[in-house]
Amino acid sequence: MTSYKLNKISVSIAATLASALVLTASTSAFAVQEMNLAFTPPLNSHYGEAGQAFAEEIDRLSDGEFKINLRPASALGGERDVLEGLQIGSVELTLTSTGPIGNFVPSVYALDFPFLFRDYDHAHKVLDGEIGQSLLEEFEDEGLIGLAWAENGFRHLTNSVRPVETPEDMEGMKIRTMENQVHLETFKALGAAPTPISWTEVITALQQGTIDGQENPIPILTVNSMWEIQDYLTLTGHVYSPTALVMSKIYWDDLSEEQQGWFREAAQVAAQTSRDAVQRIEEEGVDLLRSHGMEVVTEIDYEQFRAAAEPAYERYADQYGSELLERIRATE
Ligand code: EAX
Repeated sequence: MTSYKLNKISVSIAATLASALVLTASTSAFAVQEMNLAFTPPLNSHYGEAGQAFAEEIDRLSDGEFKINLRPASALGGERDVLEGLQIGSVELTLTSTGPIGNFVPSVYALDFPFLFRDYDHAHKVLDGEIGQSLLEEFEDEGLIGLAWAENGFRHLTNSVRPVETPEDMEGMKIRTMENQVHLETFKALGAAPTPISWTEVITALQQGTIDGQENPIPILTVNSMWEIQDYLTLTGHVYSPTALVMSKIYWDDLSEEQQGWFREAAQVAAQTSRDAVQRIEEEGVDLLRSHGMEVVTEIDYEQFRAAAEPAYERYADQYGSELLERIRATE
């Protein structure tokens, strides 16, 4: 083969390689970075609204450089599994209740105490103030980045044994709690037989009767059609349940300062979106549950429940001190 032909072939190979390099370079300049955001409620929930708001805000702030893929309905596992996934980098982001967080960041248990938060306004002041923000900062030592405090809501009790009006009515009742030591101690103190399991197992356990009841905010009850598997609702409001928007430190550390600012800004939008959604859903939520046949106990003797739950405080204070709890109570 003449040298010309060889040259001609080598020229066309070089041209092909060059165009491939240009194409790669051009696509890499616009390579979209995709990240998963996992949560346990379904998409049509207050978590889904918060996740959607986060995804849209990230797309806007990054001009399409980052794409957030929502993974609702426990698609990537229960809340505790997903937090462990963030620590090893198998999942990038999550919206999670504080249920399992105390197992990773013990100080966060202070937020899980019964009858501690007076109302939503008190909870928001604590979470958005120095106490809540410094708690978020503690996540980093565990390989987690606490971006913002979103909202699950005040938790209420459901069961299928009897209407619960006093702690005595709960005597021996098998109540599912989150995998949370403070909640476990609380329901033990109230006289129930608490079972800590992941949300992924709750509906089946209720259907099979291996547990009698569970406790969750109104938006979780309505979006899961809880009336289909629970007969009684008591508006105990026994615990305020924050939701944290958390990122894996592995991915966070790869972001520039500007990009980190985008994630923090978008997380604040998601947090407010969840709070607005909870208020909207709660307006009609109890009537919706009642309209589907749930018997609703609206009035309980809060002092009686608060006194019965007191041993949970004593156990925590021995272990973690009561200073943080006193600061939360004192927040106006
Ligand atoms: O985070 O596990 C629970 O009861 C949580 O409230 C629910 O998964 C939403």
